[in-house]
Amino acid sequence: MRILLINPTTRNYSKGITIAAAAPLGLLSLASVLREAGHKVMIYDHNVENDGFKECKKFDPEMVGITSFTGPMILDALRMSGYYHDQGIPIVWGGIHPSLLPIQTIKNSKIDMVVVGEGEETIVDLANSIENHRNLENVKGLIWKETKDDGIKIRENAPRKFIEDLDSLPFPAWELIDVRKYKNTLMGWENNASEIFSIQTSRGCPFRCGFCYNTIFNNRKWRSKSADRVIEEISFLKEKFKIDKINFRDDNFVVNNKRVMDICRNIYKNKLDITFAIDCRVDLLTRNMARLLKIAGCNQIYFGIESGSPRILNFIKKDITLQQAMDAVNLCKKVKIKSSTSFILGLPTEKQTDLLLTRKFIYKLMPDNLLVKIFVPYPGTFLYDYVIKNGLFNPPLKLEDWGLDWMNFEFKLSDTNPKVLKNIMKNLYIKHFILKFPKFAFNLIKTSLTKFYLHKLLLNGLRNLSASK
Ligand code: B12
Ligand code: SF4
Repeated sequence: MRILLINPTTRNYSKGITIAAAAPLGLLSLASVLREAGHKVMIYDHNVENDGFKECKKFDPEMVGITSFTGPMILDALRMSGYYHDQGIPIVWGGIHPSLLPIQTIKNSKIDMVVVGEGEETIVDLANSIENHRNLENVKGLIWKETKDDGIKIRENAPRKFIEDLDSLPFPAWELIDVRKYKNTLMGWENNASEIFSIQTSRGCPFRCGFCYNTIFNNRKWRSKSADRVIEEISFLKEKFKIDKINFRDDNFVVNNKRVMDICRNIYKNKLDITFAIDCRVDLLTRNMARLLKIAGCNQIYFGIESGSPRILNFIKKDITLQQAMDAVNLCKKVKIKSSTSFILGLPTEKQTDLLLTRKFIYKLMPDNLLVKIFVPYPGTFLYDYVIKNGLFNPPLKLEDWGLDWMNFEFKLSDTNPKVLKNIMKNLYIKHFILKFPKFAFNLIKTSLTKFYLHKLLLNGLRNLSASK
């Protein structure tokens, strides 16, 4: 069966900055298991392609799979869904948003099926069932529309269990995308590298942060690829695609301390010579881990700290202390790994005093990179339920209305008006930039001088070579 997998874009739908493209890891994983099962797969990523479906038309799909987060991506997803649905091609949606609100998603007239949660086993089962004209009621993890004489019925099949052994999955089908198009990303900019590629080595997270999709989507269950498998993937990427800068995009990379240490040791032992960035909770970074990460090539750690107010941290169930945050950032400074810290403004129940504490804490912390976001209640989270229960937010009732532009989110969910929050955010960035400017300018001059010197060295070498001939 020919299956087209689509990654929609936020371009043209978001008034904020265009998000840089990262490889569609979910679709790559689905593609590899589908191919293993004998199906033909094409991936169309609207973030990096804009050829008006020319290639897709040639491919002539018999089924179309579409992924989507919550937000403006949904609008592009719906446009493409409609295009293929109107040609009578079965449309299946999967990914984070459809999994969190599956019934609302399937109610859209341009969608035939929704896969809830991890998709590898379900999509193979589904493709085989459609190809062999089997009834879909036995496909676990599927929600679908059944046409009967008395109309269309929505059917909810039994749920599918998590894949326990992630090593059992084949390598993602990287060969189906043009890897070069994903090397120059926004994350690369943060990491001071221009060619950073994303991979995933584990899924889920045992923690319970009130703004995070994990508690429902992954049911707080963490599964991982083994250290050996991670090394195999990196070696392959390096050899085949010359990738030497990696961003580990796990929900939580550091749940198992031993696995992290083994990955680091093996990167070093196998002389993989890569640099990489990870996400880490401030309470999970130990001294030994930080040292080993540095030796293995880690040059940036992202920490979600979210607030400088202990009361808010407690309310959002972040389960960290400000001291732990301070220690983690200081540890990074000590071992010379860049720290990138993320904060959320406008969290429910946040008062002026809490905001002040957050601002003060950011200046005290002085991370290398600062990320500030304004709170958005994503479905399936504790804070989403809270804002609805407390009459602060009326959730969209239709899929298309979830195409909200989070960069311009305008609901007042805390004591502070969203416009004021945006100004605070802007000022935080400006002040951080000013405080960091001397270091930034020094690094820029250092890099330029090094480049200039290397350039001269190369020219001299070439001159000497031609003179000696
Ligand atoms: C990499 C990443 C990004 C990349 C983009 C990724 C991309 N390719 O488009 C960047 C950095 C650009 C990004 C940006 C944002 N992101 Co982001 N991102 C991630 C991250 C870390 C990894 C995504 C990933 O590749 N996962 C790995 C794959 C294997 O998992 P998966 O995609 O879920 O796929 C599986 C299933 O969902 C299912 N499936 C998926 N698609 C389909 C399709 C079909 C047909 C089927 C059958 C099944 C299926 O099967 C797959 C395999 O099991 C996730 C967290 C995470 N670990 O997942 C956050 C995450 C997705 N991001 C999130 C958010 C909020 C954002 C931003 C809005 C942040 C911001 N405020 O700016 C922006 C906007 C996104 C946009 N597209 O414009 C939230 C989404 C919450 C939500 N309700 O949608 C997440 C979950 C983080 C979090 N903890 O809250 N992000
Ligand atoms: S630690 Fe990170 S991944 Fe885990 S629940 Fe909290 S925000 Fe989500």
